[in-house]
Amino acid sequence: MRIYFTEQQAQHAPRDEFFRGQRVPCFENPSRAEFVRAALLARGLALHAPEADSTPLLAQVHAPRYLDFLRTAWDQWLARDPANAEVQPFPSVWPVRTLRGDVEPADFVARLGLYSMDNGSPLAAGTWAAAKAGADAAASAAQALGRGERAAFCATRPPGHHAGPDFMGGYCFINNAAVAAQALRAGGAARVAVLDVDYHHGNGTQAIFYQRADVLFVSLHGDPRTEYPFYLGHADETGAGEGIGFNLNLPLPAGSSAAQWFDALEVACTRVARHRPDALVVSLGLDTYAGDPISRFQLQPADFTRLGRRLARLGLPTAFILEGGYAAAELGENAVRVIQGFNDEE
Ligand code: OKP
Ligand code: ZN
Repeated sequence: MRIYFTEQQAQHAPRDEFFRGQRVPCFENPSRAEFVRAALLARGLALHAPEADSTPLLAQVHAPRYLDFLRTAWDQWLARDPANAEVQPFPSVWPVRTLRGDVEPADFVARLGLYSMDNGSPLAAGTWAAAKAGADAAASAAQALGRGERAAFCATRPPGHHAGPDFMGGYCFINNAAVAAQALRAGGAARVAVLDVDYHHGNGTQAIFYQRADVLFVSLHGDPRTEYPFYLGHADETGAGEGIGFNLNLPLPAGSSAAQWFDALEVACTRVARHRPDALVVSLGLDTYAGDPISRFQLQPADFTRLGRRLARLGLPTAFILEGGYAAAELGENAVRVIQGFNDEE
């Protein structure tokens, strides 16, 4: 398994986020990747910097005006006031129903609302550098599979699966799983499956591929009736147009046990296999862990080994993309378990 890590991840280091009416230190922070790096190195696994440039792929999964905004957002924030270097921008108004999203406001905070689904995705000076490096890793992982690698693993952050065609959200800016899937298609895979096992529904990935039959999206996640992202991820979302039948959501009640979760994983794997994909992208959120501070499933560390084994049994070239997982000190161990479970099954 070829493993990717980017030093740029550390440049995305916003200070705090809104949580239950307070500002709290960001759950999604550089220590997450550092814990994963340390655990990988402790097992003697080699880490690689991305060798691909994702630029052409980004334009295939995101809108040009959103990418332009994201690339220049911090400079625009500073242009408004140099003292903003020490201030985090947050959106405060959004173009919801009846309001217009087609006209880009001149005001920076208004544009930030236009390109955000929530106020939970703080920007920092190095957000673009970190997110772009993560997308480069996703493109590199796809390329590695194209060269005949059995699997690749992107130990990157920020995560990506909430980022939609033209918006950020849920700590996500560039949809790395979508970049990997698109790169696999460009590299000759006729059919690709994305399996999202993060606790939260991958609304961005679903939206990007909702009308397509070539990229199947399957997700198991906390029921959006009670869990973030709330407004997508229900079982009746099955695709549109050409994509009808190529989207499968398996919402589970908050608090679900590992046994319930693995039953749903069986359903997911059966659907993935029926797609007969040439490659698999796994949106690997490890926030299904019982100790996760913002999620409510009950997986134990040994369950991540079992997950790795089950995914290997699909017998597909597999690109793992790290998504969530906020029990940072245990994140490295849990990631290593997925990798070792996968490799053991070989
Ligand atoms: C990202 B990923 C609100 C706190 C909740 C949403 C959770 C995002 C999870 N300020 N934020 O899917 O792990
Ligand atoms: Zn999550």
